[in-house]
Amino acid sequence: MVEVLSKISGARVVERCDRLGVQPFSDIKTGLFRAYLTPAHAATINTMVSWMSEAGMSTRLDAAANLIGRYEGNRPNAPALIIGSHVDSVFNAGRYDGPLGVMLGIECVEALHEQGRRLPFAIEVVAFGDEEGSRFPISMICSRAMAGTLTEQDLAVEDSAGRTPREVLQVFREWMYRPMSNIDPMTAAREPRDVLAYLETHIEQGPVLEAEGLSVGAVTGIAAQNRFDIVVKGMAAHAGTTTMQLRRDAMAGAAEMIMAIETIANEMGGDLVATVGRIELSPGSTNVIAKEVSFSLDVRSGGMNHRDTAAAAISEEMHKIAVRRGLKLELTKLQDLASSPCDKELTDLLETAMERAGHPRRALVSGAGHDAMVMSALCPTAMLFVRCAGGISHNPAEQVSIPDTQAALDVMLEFIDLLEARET
Ligand code: HGY
Ligand code: MN
Ligand code: MN
Repeated sequence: MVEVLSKISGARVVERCDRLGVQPFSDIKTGLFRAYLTPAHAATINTMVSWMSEAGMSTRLDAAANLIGRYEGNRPNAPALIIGSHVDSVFNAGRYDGPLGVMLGIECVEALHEQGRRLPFAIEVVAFGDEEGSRFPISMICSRAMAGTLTEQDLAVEDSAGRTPREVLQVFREWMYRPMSNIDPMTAAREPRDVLAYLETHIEQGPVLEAEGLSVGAVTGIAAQNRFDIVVKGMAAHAGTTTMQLRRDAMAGAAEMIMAIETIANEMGGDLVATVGRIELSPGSTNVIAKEVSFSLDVRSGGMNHRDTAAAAISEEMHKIAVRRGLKLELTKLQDLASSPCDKELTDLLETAMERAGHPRRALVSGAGHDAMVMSALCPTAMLFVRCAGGISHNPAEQVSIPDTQAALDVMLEFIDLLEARET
């Protein structure tokens, strides 16, 4: 594969993200969808292996199929600064949500490799395979595997074809650039002593940096989020003969519940957000009153109490609607990710790196979830945000500029220098 750009730069980072935005690195013909353990995921890993090797890294796959490139420090088995993000995507995604942070990590290592520099710590660039939760009902499977917070219950989830992560890994392993000897994600956990810190660079996916004319910002913390699966059960009946009073219409009930979710989120205000992103109904015929509707619910806030108070109010209101309409309601909490502060000292170091790279100090909260919120269980974390056009993300219109990507690369290299000074 001939690269358009030869050497280390923000431009090459963008070019590589664009390269990965189309088939065979996408599971859909037009646009980008790359879910965990799919052929597109396999093709992406097998391509990134060559980019990591050119950058002077050894590569391996852990038991959750995370691709890990390692650049040794100035002594054997030195603890690693992990620079990572995810390579899976939502459906019909943008090209930079995730891959930008991984490509920037490769670029940092290649710069060190080119200078022949060895640091008092190793650097590992990690491409997490599942962050979005696009294939299975839960998200962050891969960073939770590495952080050691994954549970057997998590691994009992099934994709739309009824397969668990372990079953899919059985097939996936054959597509890998080298055989995966171990495919039990529960064994992917890293030892805290082997990890110095985690740094993730990610598009902001929001409007703040653009509104303030800034290229980059440091992240102070990541909002708490939980995910629910909701099933509303009514009774299928004839659309022509069943009077409005006698119906137990799961679709009308779900619609009222979804409007109640929006009303409660607006009324509770602050940074609270609540989203229904997925909905299915059955039997799904024009002339049959819906028997069953299932939908997702994603509730977030920087404050755990605010989030949990909202979730409780939403649940109470949905139960009231179900009772009034003679419907059954099943509400299952699938995932609960606590809000996660980034490490204060590392964040200060990151803002100093921003200054040294010619950018003003600016720190902001992340409403979006990231692997960094999971990795904070393993090690101190820092996150760098990069401006993205219009704050648009989870949308093919997602855009990041080459100058801003170069700015992020400059800041990351300054951060590595500051960390080297601290560790020497
Ligand atoms: O949902 C999120 O915040 C992230 O994009 N996974
Ligand atoms: Mn992301
Ligand atoms: Mn995302």
